[in-house]
Amino acid sequence: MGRKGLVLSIAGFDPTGGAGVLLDIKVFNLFGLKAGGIPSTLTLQNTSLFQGWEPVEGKYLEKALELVSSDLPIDGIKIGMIGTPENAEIIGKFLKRERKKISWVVLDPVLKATLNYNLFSSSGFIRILKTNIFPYVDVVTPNVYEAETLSEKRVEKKEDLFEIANRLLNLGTKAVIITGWESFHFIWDFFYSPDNSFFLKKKKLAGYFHGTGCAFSSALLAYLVQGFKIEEAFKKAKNWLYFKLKKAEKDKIGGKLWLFL
Ligand code: PXL
Repeated sequence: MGRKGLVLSIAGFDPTGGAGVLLDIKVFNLFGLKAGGIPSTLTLQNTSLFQGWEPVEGKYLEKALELVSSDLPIDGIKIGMIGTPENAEIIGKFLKRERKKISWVVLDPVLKATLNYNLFSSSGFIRILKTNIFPYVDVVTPNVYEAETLSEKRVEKKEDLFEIANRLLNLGTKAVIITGWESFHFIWDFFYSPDNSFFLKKKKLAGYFHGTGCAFSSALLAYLVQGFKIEEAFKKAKNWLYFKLKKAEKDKIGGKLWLFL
């Protein structure tokens, strides 16, 4: 265990660095980790509009994974936007083969951009994500919308998160963190594993951000790789992100959405 090798982000490429691979790398770097990244998709966006995305070719993804993993020890992988069922299958096949050698795998099952654009291509994608990737993941970090979509159950009250998290746990992951359940003044994040469950509550912030899910899951992976227990890593990652967002609220850098790293 430990920090001898690389942490790797497999996610979409956002040219502004506000989300995806670039943001993940910035987070890993702030934690002092050696970081690599493989883009799964190329997005066309800025902080005001999302114009579209396209997947990288399956051959590229497959070969990049092979080249990096055959050359460097990988301590952890964070998976974000994947986009297509074809590329989800390639990542699943890679994890099936290499998982034993990798200490931690975190999945942020990204389905929609904050600017309300779909980040997956077909319903077949969700099926492959659940069957071919979830079984190899230590912690999955959906927001409420993603958790609802993946579990096929709506959240009407906070307590519904128990059943939803349980459904996601049954897909083969070790722990589930559902982020962003909102009450009047507060945001609640929910931790669920076979032997523990609890809520973390934070005051709502007034800023408009995207990439918060990307940054949270990357910070979570960083703390896991540094040796913290999952519950501790969760609390620390949340506090770290909250601190960064509070600072960025003063800068207001960006259009509709603000950058925070
Ligand atoms: O914030 C969700 C997200 C994740 N990953 C990529 C994105 C976005 C939102 O724009 O572009 C690559």
